[in-house]
Amino acid sequence: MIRALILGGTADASLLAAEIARAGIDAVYSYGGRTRAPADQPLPTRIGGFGGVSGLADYIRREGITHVIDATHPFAAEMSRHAVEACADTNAPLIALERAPWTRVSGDNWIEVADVNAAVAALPEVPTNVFLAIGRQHIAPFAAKPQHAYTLRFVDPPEASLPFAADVIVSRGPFTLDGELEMLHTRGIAWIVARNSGGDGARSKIDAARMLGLPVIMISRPELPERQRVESVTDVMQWLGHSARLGA
Ligand code: 3Y8
Ligand code: NAP
Repeated sequence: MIRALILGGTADASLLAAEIARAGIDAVYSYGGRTRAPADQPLPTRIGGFGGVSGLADYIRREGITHVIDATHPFAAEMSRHAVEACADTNAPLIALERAPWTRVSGDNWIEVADVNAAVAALPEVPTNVFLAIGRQHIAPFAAKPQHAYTLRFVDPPEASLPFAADVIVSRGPFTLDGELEMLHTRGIAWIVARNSGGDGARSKIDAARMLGLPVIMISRPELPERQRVESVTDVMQWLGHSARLGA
């Protein structure tokens, strides 16, 4: 009897939850508790950390979880690492639903960097308008270049004061091409900093940057441990032994 745990928090995880609910599979959806009002899911939902690897392993045993699907964001590296370790400890089968990274196409002006600090270094010294599309948790290093006019985009309004002067857009996405073009143009954005999240939910800013000829400082994904990885909900459903009736 299947009892699946979905480590969620992404658009793909929501699509998977809908298919799992439609198939009548017993499952729990898990959010990390990063946002104030995460989207409702058609499955029983838990919110918050498990308490490290041991906490997740205890949860898997206590809840009788038979399958774990890591459908978290490619930058949720700690959660993904914990899932690999906890599933090894408990012998629970694990699969990752992970979208492919965006790849540069002709017309893209990307400066690819390894991490946030390298992204700060890649920004010019001369003051300019910069859009930081990397959320809330990792913006502090940009205080090293306070000369720029920063636009940030958060899911929730900022609670604490910001580490540097910035204008904050509060929006949870997914974002549209027209909306991104409008925002970038109206604010006279000259540089964009983004993470290579992949997927459709946030790629409009990348397409808009190409159309406007703007440079994008693209932060590469963190290294993750080896684990079985698929890119589609259908593949996850087949792994669970159910044929997905996507769109049915
Ligand atoms: C809590 C669940 C949907 C899901 C929306 C996707 C699309 C928009 C791309 C930009 C980039 C960013 C950020 C982003 C993307 C989707 C998707 C995706 C990037 C929600 C969600 C949760 C989170 C957590 C949040 C992080 C933040 C990152 C904003 C829900 C909306 C910038 C990542 O305030 C905070 O602490 C926010 C933290 C982790 C990165 C950061 O460090 O700030 N996502 N995002 C999940 C949980 O608690 O488990 O609230 O409903 C999900 C989505 N985020 O319904 O279509 O690709 O799935 N989310 C990045 O790419 O750099 C936005 O602005 O262009
Ligand atoms: P992270 O740094 O990899 O994880 C830090 C800790 O948060 C984990 O060790 C775990 O705590 C807890 N956690 C993370 N995701 C969880 C989940 N789905 N369910 C239960 N606990 C979770 O995670 P993050 O990058 O902050 O991402 C947090 C959430 O936001 C994830 O659901 C992710 O899918 C979503 N998200 C992240 C990004 C991003 O840019 N990082 C973008 C879009 C969506 P314990 O150690 O206590 O178990």
